[in-house]
Amino acid sequence: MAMAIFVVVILLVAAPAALATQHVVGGSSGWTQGVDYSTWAAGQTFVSGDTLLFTYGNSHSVDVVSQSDYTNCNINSPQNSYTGGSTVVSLTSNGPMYFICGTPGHCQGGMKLSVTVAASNGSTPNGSPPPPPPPPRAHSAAPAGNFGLLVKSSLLVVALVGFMG
Ligand SMILES: [Cu+2]
Repeated sequence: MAMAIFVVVILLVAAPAALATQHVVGGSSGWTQGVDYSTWAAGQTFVSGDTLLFTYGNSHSVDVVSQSDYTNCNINSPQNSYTGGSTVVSLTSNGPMYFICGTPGHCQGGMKLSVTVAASNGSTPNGSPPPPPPPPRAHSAAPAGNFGLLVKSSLLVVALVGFMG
């Protein structure tokens, strides 16, 4: 009689992946007049690596501006200006970014958006607890001993093959 015992341990550590989010500016309203973008932005968490999608009619544009131009609705010195009805802007830098519509009067009418971009690591949106700090590294420590290393998937198979008779 042969008896084999197979113990299969599948260890799956689901890392909380920092997935980039595409934020549709203004939600279903898009980038247009009559939307309160302060309220919209307040409901979003912007992380470095995320993108903004502006969808708008041909009477509008997306101008990337300085803080003072945002505040003053100055449309004459944008850092970037996009047209065409569909614009994706990558949020690559930490800190605030400012957008206005370049059509005269539209910024004053509310087509202005400021977002504050958080770093993609170290930030904990939605109340998740911060990751534990890595333990002090001994000079001979193996990398696998580092809590900071996230093991996405590992398969451990232990086979115990026993007895005859
Ligand atoms: Cu406009």
